[in-house]
Amino acid sequence: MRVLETVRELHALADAERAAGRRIALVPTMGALHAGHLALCELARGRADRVWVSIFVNPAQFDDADDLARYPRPLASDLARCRAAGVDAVFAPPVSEIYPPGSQTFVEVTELARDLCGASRPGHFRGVCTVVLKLFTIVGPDLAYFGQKDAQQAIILRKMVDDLNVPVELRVCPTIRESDGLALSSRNQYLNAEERRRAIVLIESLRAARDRIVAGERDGTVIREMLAERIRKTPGAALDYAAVVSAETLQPLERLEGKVLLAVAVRLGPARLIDNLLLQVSDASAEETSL
Ligand code: PAJ
Repeated sequence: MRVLETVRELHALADAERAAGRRIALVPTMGALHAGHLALCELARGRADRVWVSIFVNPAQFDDADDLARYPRPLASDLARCRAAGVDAVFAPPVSEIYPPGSQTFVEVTELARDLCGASRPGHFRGVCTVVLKLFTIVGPDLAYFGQKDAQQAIILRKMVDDLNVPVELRVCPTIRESDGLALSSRNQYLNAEERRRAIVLIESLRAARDRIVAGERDGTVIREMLAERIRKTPGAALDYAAVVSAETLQPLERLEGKVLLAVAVRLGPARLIDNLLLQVSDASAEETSL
């Protein structure tokens, strides 16, 4: 497995792979790798000749300096995990490689980034889009893999790729969960035992809402209130948002129809956790679907 730290080396390796006719799949991450990240690598492995992982804690997407400072950076164990997963190359650059002094160009998807996580984390998606577009232009991957766990991020990146005619195929993979349903996240390690037990309120409230929709409820306000109520009743949990929105526009739905995103963000102690479910809804039926 190659480990690269500079844009120049990465660019050269990408050119060589392309010249040899190999298809590259890129899995962008911020490290602290868990089974969710590795599932993306596994899916990528089946579709490409080379699987590349980037590990970069991107300062541009953090609106809180403390959050950035304490974000875990276990590089040695990340590299071991990548090696064990059969990853071909890891790009782990220092900040100065990605944002050399004087950098002043950013990429912004406007409307889709306004609400949900965009409302509570100003500038977050601008940072995400900028770093991901840079990775795309450096590597020129055929495929890039993202998780449904960060549904708004995936929807925004699809829009960016579409709007800017970036020649890459985005694939969005299902959320990998602990056995009790908690979505895997690098931020779960901030939780103490009590908070960890309470954290299942995210998936439990989402599943209860899903069941209510499957049973016939089509009023978005009722579902939104149901999600919010359940989270508010959980000791120690502070509701950031409970959203029932169109998966295309991310705007609230009064009447549920089409592709519906149920999404929640909750603060539990030092961690801000997010989760979501997607449903395909018609008058007659509702079932879980994917992005
Ligand atoms: P990070 O949080 O490290 O996540 C990297 C990728 O793994 C994202 O596409 C995310 O959706 C996916 N992922 C995280 N948890 C998952 C889970 N439980 N199941 C499936 N996939 C999961 O998202 C980022 O980094 C950054 O914003 C990034 C895109 C790398 C840009 O800096």
